[in-house]
Amino acid sequence: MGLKIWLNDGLVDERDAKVSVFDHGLLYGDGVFEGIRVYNGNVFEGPAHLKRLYESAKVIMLDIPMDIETLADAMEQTVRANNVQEGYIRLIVTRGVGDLGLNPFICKNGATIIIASEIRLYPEELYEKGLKVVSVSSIRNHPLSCPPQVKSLNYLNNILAKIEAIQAGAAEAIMYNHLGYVAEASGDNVFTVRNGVVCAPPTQAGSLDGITRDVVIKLAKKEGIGVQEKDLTRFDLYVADEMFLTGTAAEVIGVVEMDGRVIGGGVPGPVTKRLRKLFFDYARS
Ligand code: PXG
Repeated sequence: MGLKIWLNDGLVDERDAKVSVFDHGLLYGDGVFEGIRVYNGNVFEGPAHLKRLYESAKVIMLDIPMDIETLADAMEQTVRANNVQEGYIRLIVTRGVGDLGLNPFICKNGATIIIASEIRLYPEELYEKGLKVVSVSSIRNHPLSCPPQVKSLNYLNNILAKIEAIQAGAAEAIMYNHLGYVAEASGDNVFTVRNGVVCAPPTQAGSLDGITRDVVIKLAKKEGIGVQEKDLTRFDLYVADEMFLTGTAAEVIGVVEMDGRVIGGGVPGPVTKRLRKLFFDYARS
């Protein structure tokens, strides 16, 4: 028995969850998506994810064919129908069926797809030991192209970044913006710790406005840990006392090597570990 997938207006069997080959989501990567965690059967930070989805859609002039409450309810129904306790939701809205040209205004029946399933996580060992990352040549979108805050179905820059990282034997890629400042990793936000202060590139530097990032910043402030959002260079990462990544899948994970340089003490540092624990407890509470 396969999964129950939400498709447009209700749940269908996995084998019936099909979209047209003329859907511009497939033809052009024209659409938006979210990746959301489920902890103890609860959708984690659902409103924040939905807000980001609707904002991404607004920027690319895509009408999501249902209101936010209906979509939230559809997510809940999908989670329950698949009895997901610890898992992951992939929420996708495509532009819909058009012809072979680019014009999105003739597209009809944008597909709303919700998949609630298991999640593949980094092995526990990597949280203990920390990750290796590399700088990559593929940069984040220029703010005058599709804005990097839009979580669109076109992830090719990030996929090219991931390819570079894997080929260099690293788990993640550090991506820069068109000015040379640090933006983020291919699927995670990046942070440093310097003299006890947590530093993150501002989202204007070309990162996604990560939900995990926001939660971690709030938790750090609540704990009395200083947080600074400022542009970071490659230099700042190399000489950081600690470095870590945040994301829906990774939660909070330490980085211990970048471009052959050992970061901090070569193991996840005390602030990273504290924030990981705080996030872990918060997400599961
Ligand atoms: N930057 C990018 C480019 C992302 O795609 C993040 C940052 C972190 O944002 P959140 O809101 O998740 O804290 C993302 C999110 C995966 C996976 O399987 C990746 C993401 C989300 C879920 C799963 O690699 N990326």
